[in-house]
Amino acid sequence: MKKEFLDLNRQPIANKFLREDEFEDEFFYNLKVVFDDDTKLVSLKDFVKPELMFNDDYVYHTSLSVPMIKHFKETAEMLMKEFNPSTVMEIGSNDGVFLKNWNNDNTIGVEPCGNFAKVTENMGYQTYSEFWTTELSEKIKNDGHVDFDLIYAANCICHIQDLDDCFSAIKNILSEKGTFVFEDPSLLKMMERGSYDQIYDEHAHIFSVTALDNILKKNGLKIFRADNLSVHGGSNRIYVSHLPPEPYTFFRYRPVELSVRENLQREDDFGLNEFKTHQDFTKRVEKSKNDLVELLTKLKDDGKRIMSIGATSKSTTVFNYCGIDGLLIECITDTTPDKQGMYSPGSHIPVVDRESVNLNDYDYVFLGAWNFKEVITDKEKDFIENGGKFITHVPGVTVFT
Ligand code: JHZ
Repeated sequence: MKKEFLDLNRQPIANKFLREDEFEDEFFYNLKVVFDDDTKLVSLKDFVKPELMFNDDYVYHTSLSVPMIKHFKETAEMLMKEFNPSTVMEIGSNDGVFLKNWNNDNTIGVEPCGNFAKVTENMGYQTYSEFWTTELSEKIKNDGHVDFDLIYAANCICHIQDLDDCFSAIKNILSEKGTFVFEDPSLLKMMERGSYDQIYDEHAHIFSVTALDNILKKNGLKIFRADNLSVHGGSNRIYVSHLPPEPYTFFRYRPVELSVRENLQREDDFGLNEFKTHQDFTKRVEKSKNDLVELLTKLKDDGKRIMSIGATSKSTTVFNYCGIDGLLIECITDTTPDKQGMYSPGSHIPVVDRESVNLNDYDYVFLGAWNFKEVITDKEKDFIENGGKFITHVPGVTVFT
């Protein structure tokens, strides 16, 4: 029942920044996207082996995106206030930005990237450096952990290819009254904004509330609240509890709040349950590509200099889908030290430290991290005052100051 609607061409590992001597052996795969008529889930047609993406060399540090530190602190405070959990587990704990807001005696992390697991172990949080599976949930129980009152995951569940196993593992280790909260990019927002660059190897699925509702129910869980967030270009925060085992036990469980019905309705109204809507999205993606290539080529022909800010996973999709390389975009700046001095995946554009570049040497800056548009344009006021212009492709290809 899976129907293909989008082909984003040959793509590299989105976060595998390379040295020049690694170009020849770079791994590529075909990035195609499918819609499942049964569950309404949007997923990659062919998944990439998780170990190729999430390993000891993983470069995305949550703590290096300053606005996200505030986001996770506020999230932890809110969850603490509302649920007051005795035991907490984070899946995909990265470098500990969320964990550090919790007491380390009753909080654990799960993080397959060994470099990050070491960081959170050093912060005093027991961290399982493994992929999240039912087998791991059993191991955690066998190690003597009681079921968790709060399980949290940000930008992680959509990375997990086998969702049935993922959710049955949650069910296995969530306390009877416990809450599972997770946030990931929203399919509706992606469709509304034309931000096809949310699609890359790590994002095995782009979630709608509808698809999650269907799949969670199959696994004995239910959504009781769905919040819409502005982070990462529009995300949904999903609150989950056990599905009452028998109808007459429902009063012991959280009631489903209005926000769930509202989200399901909004998605249905937009047409997310129809394959045709996904096919229409493809036309918009193709237009975005043509507009961007046309604009950059024209600017280059006119002798303009263009660079980019934010060596994101998202820009890996854009550059490789659109065939943009170092001839069109001369360099990318990024705040992540592990990306600096390397080349961008597939497109091989040099990635450098922001401090090493005089932005006023360039006429245009492409926003690779368009989700941080306000923060970046605010920081780069001087560039705008000197006549510089920004380019973004979300929601449509535009030049702005
Ligand atoms: P950012 C990653 O995606 C990968 P990416 C992952 N799969 C995911 O789901 C999301 O994160 C959450 C830099 N930067 O957050 C820092 C500047 O240079 O959009 C980051 O490298 N200057 C886990 O890579 C990048 O941009 C700045 O002023 O698409 C932003 O990456 C700011 C604010 C950021 O995620």
